[in-house]
Amino acid sequence: MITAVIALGSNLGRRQDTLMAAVRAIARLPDTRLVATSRLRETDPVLCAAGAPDFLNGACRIETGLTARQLLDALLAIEADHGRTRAAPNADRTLDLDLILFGDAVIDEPGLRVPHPHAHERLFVLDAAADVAPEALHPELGRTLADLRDAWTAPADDRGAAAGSPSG
Ligand code: PH2
Ligand code: MG
Ligand code: MG
Repeated sequence: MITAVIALGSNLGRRQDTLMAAVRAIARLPDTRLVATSRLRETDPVLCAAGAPDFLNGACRIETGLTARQLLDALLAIEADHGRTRAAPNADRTLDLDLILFGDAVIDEPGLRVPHPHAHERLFVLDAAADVAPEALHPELGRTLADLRDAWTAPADDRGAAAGSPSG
């Protein structure tokens, strides 16, 4: 079994209901056990269009026998079940489920990058991920999630419009 950390976000619709339903759906995945769930935090939109609604963000930690690709596909299916569309990078969304860590795997394949390439830059990810897996090591940075959260400082350009930033 692999320990995986998943970040959850929503800034459209019934955000809390959607995030809680997503956690229940993750807990029901085959060969998977939900181990921990973070609290949910209201966060300012980062690198979104001006006027984007605030997000609700959280994270969960699972143990799973799925492969990273199987887990990613399952997360995308849960997003779709909750009305997720992909109009533009960083567009408002009912549900975003990002695979942050998959054990100590480092994967760079089409559509699947683990650790999530922006995880360490985003406080809304680190706060929630450190709630559920403070001692988990970021395999590329060699630092724990709690350490990354404690050392976090804002990138200079986080408040601008999406500006071509990749979708997360
Ligand atoms: N997700 C993004 C872009 N910006 N900002 C906040 N506060 N929360 C998010 O989940 C978020 C974001 C792309 O996935
Ligand atoms: Mg994202
Ligand atoms: Mg995403």
